[in-house]
Amino acid sequence: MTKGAPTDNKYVLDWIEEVVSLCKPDNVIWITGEESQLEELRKEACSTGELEKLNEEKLPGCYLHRSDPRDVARVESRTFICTPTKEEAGPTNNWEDPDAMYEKLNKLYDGCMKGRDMYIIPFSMSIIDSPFAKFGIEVTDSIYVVVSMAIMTRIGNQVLEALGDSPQYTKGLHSKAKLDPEGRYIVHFPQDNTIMSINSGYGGNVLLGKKCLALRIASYLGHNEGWMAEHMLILGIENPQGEVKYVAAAFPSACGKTNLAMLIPPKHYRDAGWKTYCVGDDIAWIRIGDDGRLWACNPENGFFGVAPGTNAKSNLNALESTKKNSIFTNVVHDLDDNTVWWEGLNDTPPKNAVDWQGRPWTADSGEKGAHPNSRFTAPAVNCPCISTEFNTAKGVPLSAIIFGGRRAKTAPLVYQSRSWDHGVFVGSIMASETTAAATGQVGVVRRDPMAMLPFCGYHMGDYWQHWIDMGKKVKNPPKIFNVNWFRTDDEGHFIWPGFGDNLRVLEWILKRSDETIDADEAPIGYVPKPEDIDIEGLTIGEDVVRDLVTIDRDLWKEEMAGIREYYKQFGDKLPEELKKALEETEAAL
Ligand code: OXD
Ligand code: MN
Repeated sequence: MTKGAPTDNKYVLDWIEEVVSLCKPDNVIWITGEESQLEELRKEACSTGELEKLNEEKLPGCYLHRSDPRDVARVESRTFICTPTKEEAGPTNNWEDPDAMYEKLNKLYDGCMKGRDMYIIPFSMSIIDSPFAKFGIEVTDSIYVVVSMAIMTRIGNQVLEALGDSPQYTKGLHSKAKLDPEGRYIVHFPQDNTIMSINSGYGGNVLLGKKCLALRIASYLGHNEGWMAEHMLILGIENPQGEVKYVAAAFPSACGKTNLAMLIPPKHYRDAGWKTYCVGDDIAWIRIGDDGRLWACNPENGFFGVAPGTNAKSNLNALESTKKNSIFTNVVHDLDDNTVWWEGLNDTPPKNAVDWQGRPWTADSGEKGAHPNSRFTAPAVNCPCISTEFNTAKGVPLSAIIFGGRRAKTAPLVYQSRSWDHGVFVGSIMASETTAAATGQVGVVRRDPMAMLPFCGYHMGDYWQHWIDMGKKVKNPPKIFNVNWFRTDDEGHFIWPGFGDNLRVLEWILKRSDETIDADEAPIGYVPKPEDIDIEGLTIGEDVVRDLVTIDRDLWKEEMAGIREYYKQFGDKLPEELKKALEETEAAL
């Protein structure tokens, strides 16, 4: 089956032999990266209904896909980190003994591709000749996966050439199998650099370069190799003097990460010459540069964004990114003009349409037409504000690292940590409150350290220690901040306007990074002097900014009590530095 393979790398060929004899496909097809091959595959997928070609004039090169209705999101309960011991995976990951898990999975994969084609996708995370680059090979029985990987990563023979005869690549085996939710597993074997995903066709579970490799496996590799894989956007900000600075920011889902990554400056900033550039919207790989600063790259090549709520006002750049060569999953299909629609796109839902499950649908049915987790898969090059540095091997130097969450009352609009170690503490206590729409229960706090809770490939205590250790090694570390765009008034309305206006807060963050502006001391860190946040053109005054940066000591005492409790599960893996930061904050309060 490996005759005619485009590589003679024996580590690759041996593994392919192994997975072929396990999965027993009818054919084996190596994905070369050539457009003609991808086009043939898209045609084939259209002939079986796996993809539907959309209006070539309005959405050139775009396709619609519907996943199985029971398979629409990442499944954290079926996601495993199979390290040799449970201790290595830590209390926040599902774990099973690797041998037992291999045995269970091998039964599920046995013959799962009979009657199907197997596709072998060599891919690279980050550009191929970058010091950041990590190679992978994803084997799959899904054309949707092939064409999506072609958007989200760099694929094909060029990767095999760069890999040469090295064994250093991630093995990713995916099969839709029967799409059986009971047999669904997303499993990582960090020690073996291996990922196995079965019985799902949903992006986050099956595009193995993304969460599985670029976060779970990469966080483990980064720990061993002295770098970091983080769930962060990367944004470039140019001031009127023409200086471009970069920030990386981590937020739990539903906190506007893609919106911040593609932010459009408010008018008076634009008029003054401010510009913003997107480097990445989801993942940052971070290394120490020769200059003693931290440098970051986005290892992906596309965006896998949530469609509902994306519109010309919330995120024009994301919307523009989806206008060509994109794949839409589980959105509304407008049958009149063969385009797509989702809730929040505009006020004119299609009259003649089918919903995300392909059922006739109208907006007045009262049902949602697009699945709340429906997605677009769009090439990064489509983004009008994509950074010129997106495709450079060395990445971008970070001036600031920003953590954030959705907190109605507790967290101020912005605060700065006192030091790197204190900043790691600030990241470790990250949390978000659930929204009514999502759970029916408002204000339930979910702790999500560094937004990595579902994505850290090893013990969270070791991960925090790695952050602390990196801080010791980097001579000029970026300053660390926390933001909260979601404070509400007594009626529950957001006080801060958010979206493009968040640049007003980023400007303060960059000035603090440059040490060109003073701040006020609070028990939790430094907060802005109210007059230092630019509010020109806003309807809120300086008094409101003062409220937004004021902290409620009672709430924070409660918060620290919650952290003390939360930390207990990490036992003696909790770094001393974090214990100390907790104690100091308690004392200051
Ligand atoms: C994502 C996520 O899809 O974080 O990016 O869930
Ligand atoms: Mn994400």
